[in-house]
Amino acid sequence: MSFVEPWQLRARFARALSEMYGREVPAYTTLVDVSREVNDAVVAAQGAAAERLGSLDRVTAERHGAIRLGTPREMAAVARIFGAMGMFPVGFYDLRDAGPAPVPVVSTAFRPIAEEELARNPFRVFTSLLAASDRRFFSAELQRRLERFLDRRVLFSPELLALADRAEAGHGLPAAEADRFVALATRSFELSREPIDEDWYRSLERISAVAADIGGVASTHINHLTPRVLDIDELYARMQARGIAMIDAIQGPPRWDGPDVLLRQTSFRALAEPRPFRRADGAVHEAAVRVRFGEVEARGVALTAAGRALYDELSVAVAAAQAAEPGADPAAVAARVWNERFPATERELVAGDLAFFAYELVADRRPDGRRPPADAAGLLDGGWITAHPIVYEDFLPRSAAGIFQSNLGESGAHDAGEAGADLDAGWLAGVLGRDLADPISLYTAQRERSLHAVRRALEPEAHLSRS
Ligand code: OOG
Ligand code: NI
Repeated sequence: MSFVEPWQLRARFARALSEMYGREVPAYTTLVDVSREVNDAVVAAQGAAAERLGSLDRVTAERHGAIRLGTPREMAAVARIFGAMGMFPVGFYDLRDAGPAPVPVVSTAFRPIAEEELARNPFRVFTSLLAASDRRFFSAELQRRLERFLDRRVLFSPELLALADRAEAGHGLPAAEADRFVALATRSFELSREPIDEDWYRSLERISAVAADIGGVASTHINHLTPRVLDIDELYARMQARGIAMIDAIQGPPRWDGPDVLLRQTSFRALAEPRPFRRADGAVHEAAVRVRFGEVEARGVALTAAGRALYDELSVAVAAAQAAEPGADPAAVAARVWNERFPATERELVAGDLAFFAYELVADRRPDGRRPPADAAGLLDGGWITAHPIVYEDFLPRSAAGIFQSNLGESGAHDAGEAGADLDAGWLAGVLGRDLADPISLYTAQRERSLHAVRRALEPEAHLSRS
């Protein structure tokens, strides 16, 4: 009987979720179809250049999902399920102050970390935890009521968690158990048909739509699934041509003349889905809930801390320029600011240490008596090495908050005068019982490994004497 490895569990889970979400939200299937059309068209037009940020196979299978949980206990449980699939918490996102409007959650992304694991299947899940203890959003009384409700619900069965622990400890599962694990894990994120307590849900909704979505129901659900596309502007146009209303803009960096950087995302508005509600007198009726949507993204090269600082600076500059020119096309204004101020070639991004690249020795450029330069830019200019962009595998807090907000309707009540709860990365790591990996450190380590291998090949003796 064959053994199923973590990456295979991850790939199967991603596929099963995608099939389930396609049945639940048919517009998602349209989004996947159109993404595939666009990706095929880009590869046909550009050839190998289109695959610079990932092979067509990887990009076609690539998805991220989003889930929202209510308690530290639920968060710790989901970490075990994702751990079984080789997905680990990376990054800390505090959406309470990420603007445009505060959202009462803190989040991390569960994803593969090793390069070869990402290449096999990069499935990631943006996972948010309700900040019920934050007085700016919730009174002590509401926190108590939320916790009482959430403490009673069981999102993940003991059987699922036991299989998860066995898979993580044993680096996989035998075939029959693997099937069971994937089926149970997928089912935990299915939209429930169990009637929702109407009074409770509506009272939460008046305070916070996110709180109602998380704490107003007895189960959790996948909130969106996001395919990756190679040309997001083309996708946006094609979706609108099919009559699917998209949110107003593509979030993240603009379309401009230079390389793709970080992450660009857009979505269609949450759809009205009929859900059963139970009134106080016991009668059940259906009402529409708008929480689930479809999103699509384009990924670019990861930025260093300096590159990220420039990105943040330009975000401010773009907003100011757009405000100053209300009649102009906002996308054109953003492109102009970027074309003026963001270095437009990979060579400049390397030289300015603004983006992450992995380096590879040029096969026929062996040591020729002259000393190779020490720095990456010099090695590149001398033809010693080539640079391959390292793809940004993470998320952007401002885009994430924007995605939440654009699909929640009104922003709810919020009292900025109260002190916020102290929920930071260290706290979340404690909740998970796992370290939170830092994205910048992961990209740095990948770059350094590649440079180390290059230097070793160029200076074998020097290396031997040093090690
Ligand atoms: C998560 C929003 C964040 C993204 O792509 O930035 C996210 C949510 O709506 O629960 O998925
Ligand atoms: Ni998303």
